[in-house]
Amino acid sequence: MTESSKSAFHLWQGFSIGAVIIGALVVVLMGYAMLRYRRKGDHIPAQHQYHLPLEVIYTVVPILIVFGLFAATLVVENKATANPQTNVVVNVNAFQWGWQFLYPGTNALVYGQTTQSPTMEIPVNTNVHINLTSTDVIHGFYVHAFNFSRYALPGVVNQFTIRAQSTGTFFGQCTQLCGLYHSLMFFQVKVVSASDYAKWVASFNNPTAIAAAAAALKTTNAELSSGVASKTSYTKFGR
Ligand SMILES: [Cu+2]
Repeated sequence: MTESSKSAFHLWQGFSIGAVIIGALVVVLMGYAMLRYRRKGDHIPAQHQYHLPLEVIYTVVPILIVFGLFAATLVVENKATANPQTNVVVNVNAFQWGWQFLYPGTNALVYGQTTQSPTMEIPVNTNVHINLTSTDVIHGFYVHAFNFSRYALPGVVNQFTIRAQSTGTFFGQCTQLCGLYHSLMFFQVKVVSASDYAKWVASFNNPTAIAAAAAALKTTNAELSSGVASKTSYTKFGR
């Protein structure tokens, strides 16, 4: 669960409860009209043309409801798209058919594809700024437990903030049909305590680990520390 997924869920609950109340009201009014004013004989009932107060009510009330729903949606959407200042940043690159998680300003790098799905580690109760992009086709970054999905688009950096509220490992996957092994394009999000996160990032601070990561990517240390994997890294990888 993240903060924005919680408020999106509450918004959905509010909409559903509102819809049930309005639906019930309509059914009750219809039932009342059908029973109370059903045909009782052959005489024609009194004919009326206008009922001004009633017409004003059934025009104004729906308009107020629409404004209410709009305002609630706006508040929740603004929360979901807000990007508060934070020092935990992850550059997420999607590619056919895997994910790369780069932590700019650190040596941390996670990479994995198809049967070796990578794990993105983030600290709990911390704003994590994500720069999401793709190196080839359109992919989708989706974490079920976060109730969150965004396009990963080539040439575009989608930015958003995740604030996980509990520790644990959560399943993520690509949600855009992106080619042959789309169905294997998984990743995990591991939410850990701030101290565990610091330890994890520090575990990348040894030359052997950096060299190994660079070798795995067939890229250079300079490219890695710039935080942006070039397209050639993936091409060189033999895709
Ligand atoms: Cu994909």
